[in-house]
Amino acid sequence: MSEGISLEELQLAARNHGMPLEALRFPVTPVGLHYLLIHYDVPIVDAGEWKLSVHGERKLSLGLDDLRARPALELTATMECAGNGRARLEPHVISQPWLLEAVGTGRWKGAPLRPLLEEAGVSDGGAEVLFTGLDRGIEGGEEQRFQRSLPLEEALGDEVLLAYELNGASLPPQHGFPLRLLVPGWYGMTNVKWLDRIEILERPFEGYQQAQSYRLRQNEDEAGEPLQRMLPRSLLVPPGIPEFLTRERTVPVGECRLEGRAWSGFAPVERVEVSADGGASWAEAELDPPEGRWAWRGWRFRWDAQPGEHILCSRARDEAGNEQPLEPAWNLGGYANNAVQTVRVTVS
Ligand SMILES: Nc1nc2c(c(=O)[nH]1)N[C@H]1C(S)=C(S)[C@@H](COP(=O)(O)O)O[C@H]1N2
Ligand SMILES: [Mo]
Repeated sequence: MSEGISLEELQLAARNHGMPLEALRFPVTPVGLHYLLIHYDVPIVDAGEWKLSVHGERKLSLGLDDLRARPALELTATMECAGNGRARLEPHVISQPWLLEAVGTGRWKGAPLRPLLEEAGVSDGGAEVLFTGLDRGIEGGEEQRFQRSLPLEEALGDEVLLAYELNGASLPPQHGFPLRLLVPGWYGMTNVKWLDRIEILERPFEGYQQAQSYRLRQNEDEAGEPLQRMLPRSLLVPPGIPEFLTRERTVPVGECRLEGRAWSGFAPVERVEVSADGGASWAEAELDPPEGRWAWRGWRFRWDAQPGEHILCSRARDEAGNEQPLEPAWNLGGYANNAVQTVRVTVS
């Protein structure tokens, strides 16, 4: 475990909880078990007064009922915070100290974004679409609202949603009530919550969450590459029972059915492998049928658990050839650490 996690980081971690890994057993994460990341405070919104404004060649203004009256799309999507895995990086990166649990899968329902952008009018000069949330705070010394942009061609994708439902009910306050953006396959920060304003821009957005945060870089002087799609990752449900403090596992001798889920924002998961010796040797897991392009894919593996100490791992590869590394690659923000998970198990 990483040393030197401060009280300030604990304060963040206590607000922004992860998904307990045993909840990987649910194909769709129950709402209260989905991870949470809230940079500032949860805005409390009066749905009757709330309106979304869309600024293109024209200005549109829509209430929640207007959005619900439009053709809807519902899809199952796995969402992961770009900082998942950060706490395992060395040197230590100070921010929300995620281990591996910053992930969840939801059934998101909403109005597709593209027809709304077309109604607002996309000019020939349109380059990006900016999404602004109602939440305000100070970050990097700058007062701001949470704002992120998307390249126009991505924003016009058929499966980009303005979501007002999660798992068959209204969005809960912590997940963006009354409306959030959902861009399947992209890291969490893309999915702006508590949406208030959408604007077509002719130039790239240079705000804090775009130009300072969420870039892969080694130092402050580098512009770096923006984070976009989720790298492949597989997680396994820790088997057996945990020790209260260390969470190390104890498993009985004999056949142990390992299971987990894997995802990638780049391409469908093609293969998951399991190791019981810390990654020295690997065997292929059996994949469940896919549950849609954007949902994680279940896998299972029969492990013959022999007495002693073992280190269980799993790793995913996607159809684009991306595979999880054994060791993390460090970067300034501690993003996209998709190094394989290790679970210490005592078989007795
Ligand atoms: N308005 C707003 N949108 C936001 C955030 C935020 O703090 N404010 N956090 C982002 C980040 S970093 C992540 S990982 C996801 C988390 O979504 P969830 O809390 O619904 O799991 O929301 C994103 N959208
Ligand atoms: Mo995030």
